[in-house]
Amino acid sequence: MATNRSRRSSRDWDLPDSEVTPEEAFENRREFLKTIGLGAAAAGGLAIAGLQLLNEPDPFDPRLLHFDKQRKDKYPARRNPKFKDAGRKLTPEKIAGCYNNFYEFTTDKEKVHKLAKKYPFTPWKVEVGGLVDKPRTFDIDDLIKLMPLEERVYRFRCVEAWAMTVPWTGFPLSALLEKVSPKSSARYVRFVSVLDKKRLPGQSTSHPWPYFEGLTMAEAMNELTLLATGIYGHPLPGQHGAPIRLVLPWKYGFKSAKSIVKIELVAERPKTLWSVASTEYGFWANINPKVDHPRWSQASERLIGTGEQIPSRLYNGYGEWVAKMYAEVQKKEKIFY
Ligand SMILES: Nc1nc2c(c(=O)[nH]1)N[C@H]1C(S)=C(S)[C@@H](COP(=O)(O)O)O[C@H]1N2
Ligand SMILES: [Mo]
Repeated sequence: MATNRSRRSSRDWDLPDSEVTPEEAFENRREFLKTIGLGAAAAGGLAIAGLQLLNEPDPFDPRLLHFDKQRKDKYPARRNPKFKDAGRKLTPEKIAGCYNNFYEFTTDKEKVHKLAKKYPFTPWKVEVGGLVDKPRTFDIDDLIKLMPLEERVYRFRCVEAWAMTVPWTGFPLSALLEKVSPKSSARYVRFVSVLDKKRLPGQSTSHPWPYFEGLTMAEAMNELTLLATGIYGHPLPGQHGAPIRLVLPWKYGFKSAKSIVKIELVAERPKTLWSVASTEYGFWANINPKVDHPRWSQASERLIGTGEQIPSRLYNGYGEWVAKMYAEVQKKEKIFY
């Protein structure tokens, strides 16, 4: 309770509102479109009219063309007031969208967006099964119609010590799991990303493709755990994991699997791609500035865009939501890598 901040609020995430930023344009557009009763589709008209707003997504961008009208009409979604501000400036969309980890395409972060643009993320189905009473395969468009979309601004940190702040659109994973009625024997959730060796150039490497990840049932049901279908007020472009990906803001980025095709409830702790492919990454991957990576410090992180170096925070500052899940397990095993 030493700092002003902690006196002001007991919650780490409840930081002062961001100052006016270049992202004002994004915010203003959202508000404006809401006021005049139009969704993201109107943005094109405005751009044509010469109102070139900063960071305006290009409605003719081939990455977005495959989304049908129904899906576009869902964006921008209502921002959840609990997550309206992550306490720091939003990362400009073009910065976040041109610096990506998506090894199915390439390990070159600055080239992912170019390759992903050519990949057809449609049609797309997501199979939800395993230890559930009502297994179901959803077409992505039906899933988006069924689920309550909302927008949340989250801090996001890669294990490589870079970080960003972005507005995701999506729904809590818990809302989807409730639809399939998990059995009491389900203790973990396994996620599998797309497999397409023919067309995903990165899948010719020796990694055990497809990408796979896992969470405990408690983590999967946590309020913070989001299945994102959009970012910056429009559907996810390929490089961010179209058409659906996980977002787990208290864990290192590699846990947030992209382009998911299968969600499976299981009894035993699932293996994860990175724990199989490397000794440096484990199942938990909870963010902790005091637990260094074998090859670098995790004490601070670089904000992409500004290059600013800031101190890292336990659970990325989301301890209020998540710390209690680890009280017991922490006594028995290491939960920070
Ligand atoms: N399928 C898949 N998901 C993935 C990855 C990947 O290579 N393949 N990279 C992960 C890593 S290391 C990070 S930091 C984030 C990056 O998400 P972003 O590009 O949307 O910022 O995606 C994660 N999800
Ligand atoms: Mo990452």
